[in-house]
Amino acid sequence: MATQCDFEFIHAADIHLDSPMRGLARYDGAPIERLANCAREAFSNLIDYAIAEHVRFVVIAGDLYDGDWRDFNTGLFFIQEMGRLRDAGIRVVLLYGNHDAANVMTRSLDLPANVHSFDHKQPSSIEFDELGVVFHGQSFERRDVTDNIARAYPAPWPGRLNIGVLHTALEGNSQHASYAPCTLGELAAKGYDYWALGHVHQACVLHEQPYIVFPGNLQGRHARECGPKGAYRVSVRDGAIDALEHVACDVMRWAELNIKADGIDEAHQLIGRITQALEAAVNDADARTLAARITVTGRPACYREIMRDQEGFIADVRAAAVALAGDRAWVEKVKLKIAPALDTSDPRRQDAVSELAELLTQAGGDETLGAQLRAEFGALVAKLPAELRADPELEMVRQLGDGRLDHILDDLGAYAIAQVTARGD
Ligand SMILES: [Mn+2]
Repeated sequence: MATQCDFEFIHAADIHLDSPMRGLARYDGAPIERLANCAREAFSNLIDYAIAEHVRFVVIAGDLYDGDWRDFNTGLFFIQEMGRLRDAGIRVVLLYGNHDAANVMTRSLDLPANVHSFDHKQPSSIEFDELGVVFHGQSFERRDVTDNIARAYPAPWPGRLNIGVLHTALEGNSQHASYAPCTLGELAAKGYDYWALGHVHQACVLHEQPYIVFPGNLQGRHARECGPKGAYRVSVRDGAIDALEHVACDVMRWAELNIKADGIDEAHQLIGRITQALEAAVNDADARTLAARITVTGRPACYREIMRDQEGFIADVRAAAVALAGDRAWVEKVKLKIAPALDTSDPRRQDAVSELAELLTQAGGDETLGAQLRAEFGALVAKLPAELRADPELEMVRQLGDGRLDHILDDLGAYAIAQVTARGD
């Protein structure tokens, strides 16, 4: 039996160092470059924390890099941070995932002696003898590892704390491609004490005894990666996992604010409501810079006033955010999904409008109609010149080509209702 002692370690994943920023609204003054650097700052925060807390090792469960380096600076940054851990006597266990698979990376640098990486040819084990810990893992050989590699991981070593390190989408996770699929039950039955997973960007403790954990990514990159982002600090007592604590490392915090505009008479009142929501989100952001995606829905009486000058309204929202918090609040995008207030003075017209709204709602869920529309739109889009189809400004064309109709039906519905309600003016 190896000596068992009490210690802490860090489990992180999906750091995506130097990943390019895509799908973000760009305008003068948008801090896109600053956001691009956030992954590095978040990683340095993690290293600071590991050193300050005297953890014994850091596990990185894949996607340290976002893809092949543009130049050596990304790798050099990582080596520097590893040097800081080495000086503090902290070791690192590193596994590569789909984004930094062996066949993706064309450049490499020699890793410092305190960094131990998993082979991509077969599962292997790394032992930290004096801690009584053994790690089992296999890095990705290529981006699209679609077989169950966990199945071939070695049996647990007796008398050790066994940590499985795996980059996986698990099974039946429709939001993620099926990288290295396996089931929760399969992992739980393996006999390990802790599964340090990576790939899914939302932090989640999926299972206890044994622990099966996704730490999520270290820094949100867009509006679908909201809330605190970081890593898990894991405490080991008497050779067993004792406690987990999520440690936020992010420097910019994403929030999605959904604003209901029903019953609002004037645009400046709507700005007031948005400002309140922004203020609450700034307070929730733990002294980090807030990055907010704002979606406005409902049927305000000021619908026309806003839609007549959408750009002006959005500029007012951005100005309100600056007035509120300066550069501590960034309004990334304002999505106006509002519809005109229903005119209740004429019951016949109200009936016609609600019938139309009902019809359009049903059209979204009607599979036969959906298939028909998809086929017809698809054929039309296929006839368009390639450069038009690829134009990032023509979001709707792309959606049609991909057979995504929901947004289009939403927009069409709002437009049709606006037309019907406007007729009586
Ligand atoms: Mn991944």
